[in-house]
Amino acid sequence: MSEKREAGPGRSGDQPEPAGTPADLARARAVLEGARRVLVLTGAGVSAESGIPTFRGTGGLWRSFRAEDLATPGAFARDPRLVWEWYGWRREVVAGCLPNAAHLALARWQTRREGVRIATQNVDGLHVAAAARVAEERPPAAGAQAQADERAQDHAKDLLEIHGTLFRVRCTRCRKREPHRSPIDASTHASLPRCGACGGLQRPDVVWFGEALDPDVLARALGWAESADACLVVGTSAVVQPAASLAVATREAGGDIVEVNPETTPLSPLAAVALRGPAAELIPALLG
Ligand code: BJW
Ligand code: ZN
Repeated sequence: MSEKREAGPGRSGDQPEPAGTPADLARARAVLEGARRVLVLTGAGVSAESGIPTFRGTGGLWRSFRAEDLATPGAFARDPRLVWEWYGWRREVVAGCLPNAAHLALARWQTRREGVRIATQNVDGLHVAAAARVAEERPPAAGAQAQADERAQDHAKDLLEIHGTLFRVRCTRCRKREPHRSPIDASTHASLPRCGACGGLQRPDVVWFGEALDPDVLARALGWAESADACLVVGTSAVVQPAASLAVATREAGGDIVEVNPETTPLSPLAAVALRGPAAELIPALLG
């Protein structure tokens, strides 16, 4: 393990590294292999190759709306039908998508070695789906289902969906949460999902701009970040707070950042190694 607060393999000062070569991959592997605990911070880019559009950049718009226009409590208060229409569309897109090679490689890595935790900003559930699929891959002969379930639960303990999930709703009146997967009828205000307990309007159980993250979830994620020897940052523009600051917390505690992204981000200057390319290609190559 690289000593915390000292240069890790591949770091030259705090300069970003040129990326994409076998030597970069080898340096990134050395950082991760030398780390006892790793926090993996993912964003929309990890799901791009599953067919899910990212928020920003090409294809990041829905009609003429930006995420910043729709993912706010104000937008929902003004026009819940429009916001539900967007979420209904996103749920349909996501329901037709499967975890890609990056999600699966991360889930297999978690089963192979101790100390790997994932904090995802994504609300698509694909890390959970990948963990479930990996748990089924090698069912032991006896008590197969029970043991597969146990492994899936172990994964759940080491995975945080810090911005919530598309497939859960929360009542705007009594705050009751419940899983919700059926299609959304956003044709009229009256057809929007309603709480079975109090009749209040339900909303997607996700974190919108200007809303606080669940304090327990944030505290756990921050604890993971500060105790990690390395933070593997995959497919996030790293402009949304406090998510992006998790990687900074690892760095400030003396750990290394490894970034996987086709583009540079505000975290790139802090990274020991930056691998430039698509996650579904680079993550399996990196983690084996
Ligand atoms: C690939 C790839 C491939 C492409 N392989 N990579 C400090 C300064 C300024 C503002 C703030 C601040 N602190 C907080 C704020 C305000 C705000 C914020 O951060 N604003 C910024 C935009 C400036 N933050 C908040 O409001 C947060 N709340 C908060 O701070 O509360 C404080 C509070 C305390 C007490 C009381 C009340 C309040 C909440 C943020 C919630 C964000 N929510 C969303 C929507 C979630 C639900 C939903 O999905 O509908 O989360 S917005 C959206 O952005 C979503 C994402 O999780 C998040 C991050 O986006 P992400 O994942 O990085 O995606 P993209 O599209 O930006 O980037 C994709 C990347 O992938 C790119 O880099 C590509 O290059 C790359 N890529 N293909 C690998 N194949
Ligand atoms: Zn209710």
